[in-house]
Amino acid sequence: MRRRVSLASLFGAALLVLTAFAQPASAEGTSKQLTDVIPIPVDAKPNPRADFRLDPATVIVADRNARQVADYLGGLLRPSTGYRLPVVSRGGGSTIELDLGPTAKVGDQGYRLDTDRHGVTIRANTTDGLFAGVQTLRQLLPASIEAKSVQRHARWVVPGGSITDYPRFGYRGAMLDVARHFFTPDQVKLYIDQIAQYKINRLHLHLADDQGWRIQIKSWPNLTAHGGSTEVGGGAGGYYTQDQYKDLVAYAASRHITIIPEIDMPGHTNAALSSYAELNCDGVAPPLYTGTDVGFSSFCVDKDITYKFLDDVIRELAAITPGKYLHIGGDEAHATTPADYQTFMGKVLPIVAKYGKFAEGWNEIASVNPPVTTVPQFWDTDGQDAATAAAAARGNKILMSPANKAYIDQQYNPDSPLGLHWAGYVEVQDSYDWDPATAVQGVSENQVAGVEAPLWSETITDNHDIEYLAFPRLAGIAEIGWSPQSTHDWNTYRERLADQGPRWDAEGINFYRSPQVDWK
Ligand code: IFG
Repeated sequence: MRRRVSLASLFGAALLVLTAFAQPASAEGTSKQLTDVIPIPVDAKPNPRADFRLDPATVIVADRNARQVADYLGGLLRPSTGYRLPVVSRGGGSTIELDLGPTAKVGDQGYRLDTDRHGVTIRANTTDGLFAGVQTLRQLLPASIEAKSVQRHARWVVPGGSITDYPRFGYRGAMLDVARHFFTPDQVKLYIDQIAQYKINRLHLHLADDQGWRIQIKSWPNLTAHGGSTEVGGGAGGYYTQDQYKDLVAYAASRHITIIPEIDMPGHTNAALSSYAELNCDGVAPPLYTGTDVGFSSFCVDKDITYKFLDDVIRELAAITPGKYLHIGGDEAHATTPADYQTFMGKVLPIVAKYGKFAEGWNEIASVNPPVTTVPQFWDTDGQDAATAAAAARGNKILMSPANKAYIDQQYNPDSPLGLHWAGYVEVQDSYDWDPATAVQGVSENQVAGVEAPLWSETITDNHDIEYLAFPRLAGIAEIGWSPQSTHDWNTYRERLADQGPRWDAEGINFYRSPQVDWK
């Protein structure tokens, strides 16, 4: 007798064959891989049978010490899931657990993330590590997790498996120039939230330049009253009161980012010189400047009042800056003789130390043989500088910001509506394809402090502009600072980058859709 082969069994067999060739069949049907993250994790072991699906009963488990990160995580997930996601000190069932405690191999910025059907556990030695793990968890969820309204039909599935992750370099920074154009505290906070997604842990604020002085100094009030009253193009400018600055520092800290303030000197000082005539060698205050030239201003190296002034400025700034670095600029001092530059830095560097801080400076500062704790920030385009290499040989750590790779104020191409191009056009691949350990002759891996992406503001005025220049390039520089060099590969990176597009759309980030990426 012919056995009737039922339609159902035929269908079942077909389905079996089909799923066998699809993405690894995972229990909950997510196609996302554990490595679909920027920066790509050090080590990921997928387990497709251990996917975790958030549900309305999911709780976030965290003890008192992990509470801040747990509250931040809840704030991220509640709007788009519509789930309560309460933070509890202990729980069972469906959980996202944040465990602060001894965690091998990951150091003070890394984490472990383990996902099975019952939930996700993020373990770290520090809250910085937990916060980094939360950024990874965020990216393992569908892009619509970033939406600000409930996404009813989404399946909040996290791919199963284990991640062990930690950074290659400790310093992964962004810089925002708030001197050429002023950005309000809320505008800066939005950028802080955006860079935190990529495990950036330093924000360098360029607070003073020729066009504006942006931080209140109580002993020299005219610096902001007069020096903060305009900007490039002649707009109203602005400045941060010390309370507003302290609030920015606290906000950045809640995203596990340390603020590094910069007062550029002896050059780039027209706003200060215009505010106090006595700071000028000829005793005459120049007019405020709203153009974009550089290299025409200098503090008066020979006057004692210059160092009294800088003692007051550095004292007040150090007192409201918990981070251990103050950036004192030092770039493009074309109106200061080399001998005067040496004299000036020889007097100012000890002031920074007196107030308990280490100095950062653009790489020109390397020429004065600064203390070994000083961090020269390399910004040239030719991959070499004898003084920088000599400082590295003496033990200074170098912060890498080669302008033809890391300057995200540069145009992507000749058609870019925003940005400059003195360092050349910097497309997305240009800003990804470099290695901090070989970027400067004579500076090797263990002499590199990390990387930083400066965003100068001559041509930008709001967050829309910031986003256009910063994304996608900031994400690539964050990966260069975090992920092992062995993972560095443009062809696979550009696919992971394409996955970020829908996230940025959900966040309302005005990113540049580079033709080098097949955006999803
Ligand atoms: N160089 C100047 C910046 C800014 C920049 C714009 C440094 C260290 C060009 N100095 O970069 O003030 O004008 O790309």
